[in-house]
Amino acid sequence: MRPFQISLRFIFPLALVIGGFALVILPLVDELTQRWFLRDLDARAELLASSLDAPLLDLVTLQDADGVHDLFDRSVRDAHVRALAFCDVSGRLQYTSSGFPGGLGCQGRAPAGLRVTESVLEQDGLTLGKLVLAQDTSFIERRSNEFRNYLFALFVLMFIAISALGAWMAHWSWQGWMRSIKSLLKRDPARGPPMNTPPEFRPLFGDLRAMLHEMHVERRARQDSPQAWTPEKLRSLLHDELAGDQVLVVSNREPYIHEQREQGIVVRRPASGLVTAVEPVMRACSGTWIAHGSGSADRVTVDAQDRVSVPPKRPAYTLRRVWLSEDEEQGYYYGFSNEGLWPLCHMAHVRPVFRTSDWEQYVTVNQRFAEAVVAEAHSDDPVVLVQDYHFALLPRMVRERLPKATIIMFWHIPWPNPESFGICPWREELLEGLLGNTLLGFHTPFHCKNFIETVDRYLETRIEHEASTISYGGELTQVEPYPISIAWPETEVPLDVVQCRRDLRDELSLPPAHQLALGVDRLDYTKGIVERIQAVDRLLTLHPELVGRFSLLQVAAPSRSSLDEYQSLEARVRKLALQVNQDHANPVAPPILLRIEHFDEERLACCYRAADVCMVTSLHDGMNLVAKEFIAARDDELGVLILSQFTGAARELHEALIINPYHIEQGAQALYRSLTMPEAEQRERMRSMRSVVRDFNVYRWAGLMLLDAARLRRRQRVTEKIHSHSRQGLRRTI
Ligand code: ADQ
Repeated sequence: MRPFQISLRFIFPLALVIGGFALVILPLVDELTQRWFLRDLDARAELLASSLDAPLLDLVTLQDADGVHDLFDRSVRDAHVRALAFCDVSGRLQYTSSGFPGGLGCQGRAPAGLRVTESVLEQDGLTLGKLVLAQDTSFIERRSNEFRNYLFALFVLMFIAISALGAWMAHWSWQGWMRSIKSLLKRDPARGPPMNTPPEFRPLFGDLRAMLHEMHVERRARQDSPQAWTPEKLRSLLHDELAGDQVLVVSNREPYIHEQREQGIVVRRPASGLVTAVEPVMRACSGTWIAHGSGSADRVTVDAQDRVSVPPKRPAYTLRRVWLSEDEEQGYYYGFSNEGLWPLCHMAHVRPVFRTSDWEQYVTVNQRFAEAVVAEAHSDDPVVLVQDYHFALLPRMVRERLPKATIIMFWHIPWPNPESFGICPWREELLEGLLGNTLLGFHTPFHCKNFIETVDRYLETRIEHEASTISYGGELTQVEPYPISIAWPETEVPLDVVQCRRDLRDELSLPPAHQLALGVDRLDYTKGIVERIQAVDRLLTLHPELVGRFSLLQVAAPSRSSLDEYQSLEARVRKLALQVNQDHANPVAPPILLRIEHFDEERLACCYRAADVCMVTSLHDGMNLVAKEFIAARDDELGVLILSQFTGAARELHEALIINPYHIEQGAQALYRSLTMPEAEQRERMRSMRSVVRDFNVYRWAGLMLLDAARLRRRQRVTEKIHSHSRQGLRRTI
C-alpha cells in the first residue's frame, strides 16, 4: 500500500507534466506538418508544370484541342492533381482536363480543398497564356489528423511506460529502505552500521538506536505500576531482591550534622537535594552511609569506629564519618568539585577552574572514601550506592579492591556535551573512574546520551546503544535515566494551609491578602536568583498596581560561601534586592524579602503552603527538588509553579508555567499570569502535577535503580558460576 501511495505522488505530477507538454506540442507539430505537405505539393506542381511545358506549347501552337485534353487527362492521373487548364493571354479558359471544377476559372481563386498554381507559357519571349494547376489538399487534413492521433497515442504510451517504471522504482526503493532500516535496527550497535548500508542511512544509525532506547525507557516508566511505590514496597523489594546483601551509601554531604552551639549540641539536616532523595532509601534498608564529617560536634558524637546511628530521634541506619583535613577539603570539595566539575557540568556561564593541587586532593579523598567502603563491607560483594560528582574516581578504586561489588552511582547534576566536558585536563581519568560502576544513573535520557557520547569521544570502548551499556577493559557499565524525586508526605500530619498563610504573613508583617511568590534555593549561581528578582522588578514596572500588594520571599541557604564566585553572587543578590526595593518603595511591604539563611523542614513546608506562586528559575539544573516539594506541600491543590525549562523537572511537570529564565520579560509575564490565575485553573494544574509527583516518587527512583542492580547482580553471579564450572572442567581434563 505504502509504495502505491508513493507511486501516486509521483504519477500525478507526471500526468500533469506530460499533459501540459502534449497541449503545447500538438498544435505546433500540426502546423509544421501542414507546412511540410504544402511545400511538397508546390514542388510537385512545379515539376509537373515544367514537364508539361514543351508538349503543351506544341499542342497550343497547333491548336490541337484533343491533344491538349489527352495530355491533361493523362497528367491528372497523379493522385494529388485534381484538374488542369490552359488560359490564353486574355484570361479565357481555352482547354481543360475532364471533370474540371465549375468554380475554378482563370482568376486564380481556389475553392475549398484545392490549391491552385499558375505557370506562364512563353515562346520566343512571347507570352501564349498560362497553365492552371489545381491540386487536391483534402488529404493534408486527413494525414494531419492521423499524425496528431499517432502523436497523442505516443504521449499516452510514454506516460504509461514512465508511470509503470516509476511505480516499480518506488516499490523497489521502498523495499530497499525497509530492508536497510530493518538491518540497521537488528545490528549490534557497537559494530557500527552494516557494510551494505546505503550511504544515506549511515548517519541515521546512531539516531535510530538512541530513539529506540528512549522509547524503551519511556515504556518501562509507563509499564511499572507507579502507585505502588511506598517505603514498604522499597523495603520488601530490598528484602526480596537483595536479601542479606549489604547496602553502603557514599556521599560527600552527611544527612545529619552535629553542631556545637551555646545551648549544647544540635543536629541539623543540610539543604541538599541529594540528602532529601537518599535519606528515605537508607531509612528503608538500614545500611551504612559513609560521608564527610563536617559538623563542629561530629567527632564527639561518633563511636570508636567513627559511627553514629541516625536519625537521632528514631535511629534506622548507621552514619560512618570520614574526616578530611582543611587542605583536603579545600582542594577536593571547594576546588576540584565545586570550582571545576560543578561549573563544567552546568551551562551557567561560569568558567571552571582546574588546579593540579585540587586534582591531587580529589584523588586522595576518593581513595580515602574507597578505603572506608572496603572497611565497612562485610562481604566481597556489597551493593555500593555512590552519590554525585565528588566521587567520580571512587567506583574504579572500589572495583579494584572488591571486584564482585555491585557499584551503582547516581550523578545528581547534568552531564554536558563532549565538547564542553573535553576542556577538563583529567577527562580520561574521570571517565575511567566512572566506568568502574556497574550501573550509572542520570536524571534524564539526555544526560545519559551526553555521557555515552563523551565516553565514545575520549575512550576506546564498546558501546551498545540499544542496551545502553559501555564495555571498557572487559567490564560492563549500564547507563540509565532515573529521574529523582521526593518522598510523598503520606505519613506526615499535613499543616493547615490557612494557618500557614496567616503565620507567614504575620511573621513578615504583611497584610493578610498580600500576594506572595516564593523562591527556595541554595545560594548558587545556577539557580537563577538574579534573573528571578529581575523578573519581579519588570513585573512591578509593567503593573505598578501590584506594588504594595505583592512580594517575593527569597529563602537562600548559604552554600560554598568560601568561594569567590559565591561571595560575589551573594553581594550581587543583596544589592539587586535593595535596588528593587528602593525603586518600588511603598509603605506596605518591600517587593523583595531576602532571607539568606537555612530554614528547617517545617518552616519550609509552611512557606510552600503560604505562597501563591513558587518560582524555580534555574539556569541549568539536574532535576530541582524544590519544584516537587512545593507541589507535594499543596494538599489544598492551589498555588502556581513557575518552572525553568532548563531543569530536569520541566520534563515531568508539564502543567507548570514553563519559562526561559534568561528572558526576563517572559518571567514577568508568567508571574503576572500566576497572580491572576483563576482558582479552577490552578486546581486543574496542581492536581495533575500532584499525581505525577505522588506516583513518580523517590521510592520509585531508588526502587528502579535497585531492581536494575539486582538484575545485573544475578546475571553476574550466573556468569561467575559458568566460569567456575568451566575452570573446574578444564582442571579435570588436564
Ligand atoms: P541541589 O542543587 O541542592 O541538588 P535541589 O534539587 O533544588 O538542588 O535541592 C535543594 C534541596 O535543598 C531541597 O530539598 C530544598 O528543600 C533544600 N533547600 C534549598 N534551600 C533551602 C533553604 N534555604 N533552607 C532549607 N532547605 C533548603 C542537586 C542538583 C539538583 C538535583 C538534586 C537531587 O543540583 O539538580 O535535583 O541534587 O538530585
